[in-house]
Amino acid sequence: MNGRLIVFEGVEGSGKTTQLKRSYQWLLESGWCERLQARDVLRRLIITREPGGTEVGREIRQLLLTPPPQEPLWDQAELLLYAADRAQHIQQMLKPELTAGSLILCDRYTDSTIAYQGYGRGLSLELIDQLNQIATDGLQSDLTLWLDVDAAEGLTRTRNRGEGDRLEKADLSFHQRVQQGFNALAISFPERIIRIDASFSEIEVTQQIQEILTEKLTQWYES
Ligand code: T5A
Repeated sequence: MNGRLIVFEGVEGSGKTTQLKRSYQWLLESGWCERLQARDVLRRLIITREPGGTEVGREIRQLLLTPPPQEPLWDQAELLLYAADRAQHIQQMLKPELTAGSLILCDRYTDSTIAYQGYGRGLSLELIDQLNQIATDGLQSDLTLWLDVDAAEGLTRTRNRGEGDRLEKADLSFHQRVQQGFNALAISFPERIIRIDASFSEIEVTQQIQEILTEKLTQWYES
């Protein structure tokens, strides 16, 4: 059995987490999982996230999103913490689950580091590629759904929810650079990254995603 990794990416408030949970429910309730498990081509469906997909990762996430207030978190330290979270996630969870044949829905992955630390913070894209390579041991997503929404619109959505974390509080120009990063990635890797217009209502975005998932699952498991 070969598992598959589906990643949800986008700026703050793009609706990734909402859509990942909706996809999970749909895959369970529509009968997709049951059918694939009955044919012994799927072990289980799991959801996870970066940062914070493991016990160690949850500690790292806490440091990244709410670091001690008395000291700034330097950009290089931030980059290495995301890489450490990813290395742990890969070895502890993603690789064993994929080897066992699971279908994994993951909230953020390597493209977030390129978009946030590369385009957003201005750190070397070459260095980030090398770090991603080390952290993932070469494991790429089978499909990345990029939820494309205007950065200002996404921030308004998260700010309506209450006080944001360290990255949500960064200024608009930072989030616009992050958005440019996702756009550049989608252009560079069209075989892996599919753009979803996330400016529509939650239900309309869900419909776009379900169409793509249906096509991909059919291609992977039924052709
Ligand atoms: N990060 C992460 C890096 O800098 N580098 C890395 O390598 C990695 C892996 C993670 C932070 O770490 C950074 C990126 C992040 O800043 P997080 O808490 O996981 O922190 O933050 P986000 O992933 O950004 O999660 P958010 O919850 O802020 O955004 P989502 O997941 O895009 O949005 P969601 O689904 O929670 O929705 C946000 C709000 O919008 C509403 C929802 O109801 C919710 O209130 N909403 C909609 N409103 C209108 N129309 C729609 N279509 C809507 N969809 C959702």
